[in-house]
Amino acid sequence: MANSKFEYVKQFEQPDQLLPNTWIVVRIDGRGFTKFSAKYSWEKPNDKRALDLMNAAARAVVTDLPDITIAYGVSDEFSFVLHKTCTLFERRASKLVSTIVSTFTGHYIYLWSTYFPDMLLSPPLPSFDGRAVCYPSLQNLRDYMSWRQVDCHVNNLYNTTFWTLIQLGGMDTTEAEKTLNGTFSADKNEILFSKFSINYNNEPEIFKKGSVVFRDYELVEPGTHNVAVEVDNIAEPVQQSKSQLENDKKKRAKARIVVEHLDIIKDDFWDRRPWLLSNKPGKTPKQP
Ligand SMILES: Nc1nc2c(ncn2[C@@H]2O[C@H](COP(=O)(O)OP(=O)(O)OP(=O)(O)O)[C@@H](O)[C@H]2O)c(=O)[nH]1
Ligand SMILES: [Mg+2]
Repeated sequence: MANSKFEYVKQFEQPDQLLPNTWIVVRIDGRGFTKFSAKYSWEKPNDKRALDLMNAAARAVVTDLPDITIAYGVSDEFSFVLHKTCTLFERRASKLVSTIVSTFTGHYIYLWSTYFPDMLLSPPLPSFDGRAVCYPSLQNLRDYMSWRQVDCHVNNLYNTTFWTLIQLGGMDTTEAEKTLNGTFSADKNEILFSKFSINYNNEPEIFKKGSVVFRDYELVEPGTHNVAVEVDNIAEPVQQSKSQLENDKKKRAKARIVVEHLDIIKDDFWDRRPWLLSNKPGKTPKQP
């Protein structure tokens, strides 16, 4: 093997492994989407086409990368969760983040014309940044997911009221901002209801709850398993036989990947879907 005098540069490559046995969350976020959304005149505060496009790109990422167990998205961001036992790319942060960001961006641009058939995409093209964070316990991961969904709710209630005051109430942005200054959730609900006959509860779930993307299997009864405790107790790499790995791979490939708008803060969502935490495929639902 020829060792050139240039080879020493390889030593500059530093390890960037993420801590083993932790849940990895890769969150991507649209760069400069305030400007991007204005360029294509997206509806305010929520443009259904834009959200559907984000969800379709995220669904494609989950399809392409079976190590992602669940993803959650709102506005111009998406969080992708890799199971704590996942060893994809030897858990190297830069490889994981760049793979997810580029796969997502590729699909986003590819799918653009499906969701915006009458708008030609032109430079500056959409791009996304990404970061990886490790969460050591299941509670940390659950709290992370809850944090994003609470953020979705708080922002959406504010934005819905803000833009209603402008679009239906005839206010300018300064007046709307002043009206909402110091208000609580109940006040915003009351403004929407008493002034505009809008019941916030009846707003679309996709706006209120954001979007969850995951492989769908047969739901189980809560209380029939102990997955949460078992997965937290895993300490060492899980050894699986080749045939078991092949089996899981086939089941995963067969599973339907769904986009739903559900409460992921309460236990119920996780209790009914043990495969999200166990990383073991569930039963394929019977076709209707
Ligand atoms: N009109 C409209 N705008 C949206 C929608 N979803 C996201 N956006 C825009 O995207 C922005 C996302 O917020 P940020 O990520 O904080 O802002 P950003 O401009 O992308 O800035 P950086 O992420 O720091 O690059 C919002 O403030 C909106 O301006 C939508 O459905 N409709
Ligand atoms: Mg952004």
